[in-house]
Amino acid sequence: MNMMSATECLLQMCDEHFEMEDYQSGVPRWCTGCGDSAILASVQRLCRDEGLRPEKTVFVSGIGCSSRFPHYMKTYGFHGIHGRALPIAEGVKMSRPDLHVFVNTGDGDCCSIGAGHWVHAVRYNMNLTLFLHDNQIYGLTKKQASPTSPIGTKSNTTPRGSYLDALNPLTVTLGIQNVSFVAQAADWIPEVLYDIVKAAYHHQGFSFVRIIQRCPEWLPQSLDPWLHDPQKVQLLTHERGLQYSTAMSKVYKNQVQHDPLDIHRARELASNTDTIPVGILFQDPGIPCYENVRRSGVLQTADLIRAGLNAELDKYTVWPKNADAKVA
Ligand SMILES: Cc1ncc(C[n+]2csc(CCOP(=O)(O)OP(=O)(O)O)c2C)c(N)n1
Ligand code: SF4
Ligand SMILES: [Mg+2]
Repeated sequence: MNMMSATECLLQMCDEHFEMEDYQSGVPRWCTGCGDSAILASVQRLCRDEGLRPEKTVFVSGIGCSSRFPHYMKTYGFHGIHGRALPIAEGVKMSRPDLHVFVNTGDGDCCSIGAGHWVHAVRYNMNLTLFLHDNQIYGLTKKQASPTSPIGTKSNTTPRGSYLDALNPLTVTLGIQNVSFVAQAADWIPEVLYDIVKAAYHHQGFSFVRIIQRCPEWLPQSLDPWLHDPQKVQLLTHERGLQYSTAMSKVYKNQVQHDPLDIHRARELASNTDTIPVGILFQDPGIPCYENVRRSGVLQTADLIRAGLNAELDKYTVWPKNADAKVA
């Protein structure tokens, strides 16, 4: 038995119990009141409740305020390149399907520079959990309009107000082949945020969670209509989706039955921007994951990798006409 398997064995024998502190790292640099803090708290709670082993857990991000997330998780992490969180996470998952892989990305990171990767990640449907921290602005670089900024948003790049209707990350995702999980949360409703984070983690496939996130620094009032009027938040409920406590239902009375298997209704609900839907919009557990289709992990021995590479390189080798003159 080698050292690794002995360590694995010992870890599995210990009935480990984790606390929140086991996942907390450093002091977040986010502004006071930033919605990223609520997202971090929910995710740390998930890790504790699910007993995710820190050495088996990875958070991958791009660049942005939200992408500082891996620094604050006492797990493995990769603070990547702007827009490139998804290909990095896909590489991790492909070579180590045993790891819990999470992605934290901003609206600029995912929907602007990383949009191509977003589309293909949905289609590949790898078993990853993505949190889109959508504050409708480029936060880190101090207030430039993003694709999800509402029309008319005044910013450093759009001083007279942005000209285009905002891109809707939910309807876009729901339109991509192989979509398997789409949910929407709001950072100021932590109970539901936690339930969604948990459902997304348990989904076998690519879980796309858009979290509407406050940025009090650059867009201090932009979410006030939804924060101050619970009627403008429509909670989606279903036996296959989420159910809410009596206390929640007293505050959030605007609830609608929605079966997460119904993609057409999901698209309709997701199109609402005046009253925002919160909950699981769509879930299809039957879509195959790319890492299983490709059977990742099979080509992992050195000999197999060498043989595979040699076979590939041989395709491009120009052999001399006289086979006897072939150089060994
Ligand atoms: C290739 C590249 N282009 C541009 C930048 C500059 N940049 C860094 S973060 C960012 C936008 C961040 O906005 P978002 O993804 O919404 O994250 P937030 O800060 O709002 O959480 C930009 C344009 C960069 N770092 N790399
Ligand atoms: S600038 Fe906005 S997104 Fe960035 S830390 Fe501050 S409040 Fe959060
Ligand atoms: Mg942003």
